[in-house]
Amino acid sequence: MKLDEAFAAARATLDGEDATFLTGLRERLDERMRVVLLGRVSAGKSTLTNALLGGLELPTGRLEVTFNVNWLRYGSKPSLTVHYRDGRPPVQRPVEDLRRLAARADDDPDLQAELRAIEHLVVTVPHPALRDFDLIDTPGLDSRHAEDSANTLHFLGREEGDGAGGTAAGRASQADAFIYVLVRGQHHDERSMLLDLQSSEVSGFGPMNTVGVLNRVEGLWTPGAADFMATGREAAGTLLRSAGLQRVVLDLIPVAVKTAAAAERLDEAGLADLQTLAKLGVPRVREMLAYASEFPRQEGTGLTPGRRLALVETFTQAGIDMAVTLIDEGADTVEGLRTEMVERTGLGPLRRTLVGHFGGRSRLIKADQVFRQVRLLERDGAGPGVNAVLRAFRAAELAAAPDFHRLRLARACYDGALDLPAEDIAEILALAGERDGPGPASPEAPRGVRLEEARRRRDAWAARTLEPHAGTTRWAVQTMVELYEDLIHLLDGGDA
Ligand SMILES: Nc1nc2c(ncn2[C@@H]2O[C@H](COP(=O)(O)OP(=O)(O)OP(=O)(O)O)[C@@H](O)[C@H]2O)c(=O)[nH]1
Ligand SMILES: [Mg+2]
Repeated sequence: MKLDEAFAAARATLDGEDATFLTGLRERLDERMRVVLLGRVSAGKSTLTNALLGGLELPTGRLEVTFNVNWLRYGSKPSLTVHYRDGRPPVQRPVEDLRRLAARADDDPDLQAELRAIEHLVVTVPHPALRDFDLIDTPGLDSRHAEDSANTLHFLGREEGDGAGGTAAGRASQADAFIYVLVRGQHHDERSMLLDLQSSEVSGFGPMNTVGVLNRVEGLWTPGAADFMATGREAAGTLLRSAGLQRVVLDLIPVAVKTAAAAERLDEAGLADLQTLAKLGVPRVREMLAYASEFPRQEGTGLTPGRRLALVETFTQAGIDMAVTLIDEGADTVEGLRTEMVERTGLGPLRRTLVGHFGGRSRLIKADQVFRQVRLLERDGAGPGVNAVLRAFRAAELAAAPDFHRLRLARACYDGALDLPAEDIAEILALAGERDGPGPASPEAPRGVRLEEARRRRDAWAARTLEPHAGTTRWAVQTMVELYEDLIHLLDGGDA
């Protein structure tokens, strides 16, 4: 209620494009959260989008592919709408045009000119995953063609050479949250790109609204050590800690994206091929898979070389091993095999993180982004009405922020990332709301007693901020002080 009044008051002080912009920001709070896939060229963003949407067919490929921003929304029927840069009205196109309109067209100058006029494509898909949030696939951030990357940066409110000029609407970011796709084995490059994104280029890019995906984990597969996902999880954990990525992404989830996309598209013919292979026995299949290029040339598999080539190209060696192992363990239907593979490739865990982390906090995440966009107006010297919006927002933001810190603290405990004794961990988890425990967080005790206890604990943790703790532990100790401050404020009848 208060927020709407504040927005209305703010709008009254603005006119023209700024007023429309503010109206749009208010509406955005009630729309689905916008989750944007970011990463380098060929990181696997489009393949992951297709996998998340259960076998959609956005163009993917070895060379740079995605040219425009593709905005995927829930809709009861598939549809495709083209939005143009020059402000002309959007145009509906047959869904079959998606392949043509989403990919670069270097060998067709007329088509490439048409693509250049496009601001973004909106695709509606009747997939349940899109009930929680919109998914937005973007061109790679380091395209050698620059133009494609500029399409992504424009969407995020940054344009080369745009500087401080232009209207607030023109400089606004359309994104609420991010999935950053990293390629395994390139962590020095990835680290610098992530830090760049966080430091300047992208509004509000950070752990509160960013989940990392470590792709190409199947590259860790060898015929002798088949559990490559376990190795992938270790690699992700090490990368998260050692490269300081924790300051940028909430979590780094290993996903064998290509295999997951193949599993989502599995059909009866694919299952039959994999069953034929499984009859040879898992050890024999692993032996045959040792060299991908040799696989189509193997004798006595019961499959044509063409089928074997298709299998290894869609599933990868690791994926065939995974499928054959699961069939050997009893998976015998398309649905059964798909479900298991989606789980083991990391796609299932990723989906749960997206729904659990983004879904549950979408209001907070959206408010945070919208708040940042409102500030673009303030910088232009807009009047007191805009300041009223800012104040209303700040109050809402403060009320919600501890949730996020609690979440991160709990994660750090679960990950074993804190160098603290067990009783401290227990206290942290209790204050984070993860576990019941005695102490000031417990609502059982009388308010006065809790208040006194909270002050004592706050002072105890404050004294410990002087201890020489390393990174995450230091952050946790400081955050405990802040959370006790919040609690004291609350118990003290603060005006929150
Ligand atoms: N081996 C392997 N290849 C993958 C994986 N994920 C994607 N690829 C392949 O990598 C290539 C690039 O994938 P895309 O999904 O088009 O990558 P993108 O990030 O959308 O690339 P741009 O749109 O050009 O920025 C394709 O040939 C994919 O099949 C993976 O997990 N393992
Ligand atoms: Mg792409």
